[in-house]
Amino acid sequence: MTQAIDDECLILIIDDSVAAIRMLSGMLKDLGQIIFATSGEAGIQLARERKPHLILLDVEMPSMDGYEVCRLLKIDAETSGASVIFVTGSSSMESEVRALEAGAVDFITKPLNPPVVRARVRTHLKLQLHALATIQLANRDGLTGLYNRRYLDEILEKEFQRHLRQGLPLGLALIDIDHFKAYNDGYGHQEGDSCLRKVATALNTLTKRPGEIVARYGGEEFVVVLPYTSIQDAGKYGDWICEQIFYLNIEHNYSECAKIVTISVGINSVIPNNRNSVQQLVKGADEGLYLAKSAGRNRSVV
Ligand code: GH3
Ligand code: MG
Ligand code: MG
Ligand code: MG
Ligand code: MG
Repeated sequence: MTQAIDDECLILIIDDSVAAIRMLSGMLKDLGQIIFATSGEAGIQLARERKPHLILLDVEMPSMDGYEVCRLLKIDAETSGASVIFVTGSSSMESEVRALEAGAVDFITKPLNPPVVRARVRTHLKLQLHALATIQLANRDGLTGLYNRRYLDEILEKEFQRHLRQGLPLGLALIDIDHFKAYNDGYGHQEGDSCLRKVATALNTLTKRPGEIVARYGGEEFVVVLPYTSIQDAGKYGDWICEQIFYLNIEHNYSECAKIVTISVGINSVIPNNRNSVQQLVKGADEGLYLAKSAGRNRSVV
């Protein structure tokens, strides 16, 4: 049992001693990819950029000690998910308690015993992968792999608050596949599922500006969250995404508006304040979608 637990495992070592980093890397190199930093500040920066699964953290370092590094890692949403294991020369009960209180999952004392270090690291990597898989299940839609409604509701509320603080516009696109009931009736439910996956994948790969989020809203409906997007720019996105789905050229002989799969899109954007809400943002997009359907489908309406 010496293989990597998962090829994707990323382990960050933060230690001011290059010799210590070299020794730990040697022990752990087959358990995942190893990256390192020789100061707390550089380690935090690297953790933010690379999102390691596990961080091995030295206690005694100049300028910022391990406890402080751990505390800062744990209060930052970008880095708080990583498991932190302290590696230290001090075996006092006080320092162990301090480390665990700072948010560490484990505490390893020097001199290091390689099989013990490896076993502990393996255990925490496994737990970490398990936790990630659970989060994935809770936030994703099983059929399409997109974010689900539960996660969307959560993220929309957060985005709304963030845009409220900044006084900037938050855009939203509500997307509905045209004549999808006829698609199911004509091709069967399995083909219907496959079509949903194709459209979902296309929406997700086409929508890739930073912060944009695509979710399955329910049935054959999707929501795209468009951060910092004015009503004009959200409108442009709506027209563009409509065209892009049309160009996929997915056969739909039972559609009344074209012989291919098309979507209708409702667009809205608001500058959040204390009088409007996420519900109003969605409602506005829903009104646009209704108009797009009434006007003949395969179009986007602001
Ligand atoms: P419109 O152009 O007005 O949107 O018409 P529509 O037929 O797309 O709308 P309607 O709301 O009448 O039908 C939606 C259909 O989507 C009905 C439902 O069976 C289908 N659907 C919803 N979820 C799924 C799914 O997970 N898989 C499959 N295959 N079909 C689904
Ligand atoms: Mg040190
Ligand atoms: Mg619908
Ligand atoms: Mg409908
Ligand atoms: Mg529909």
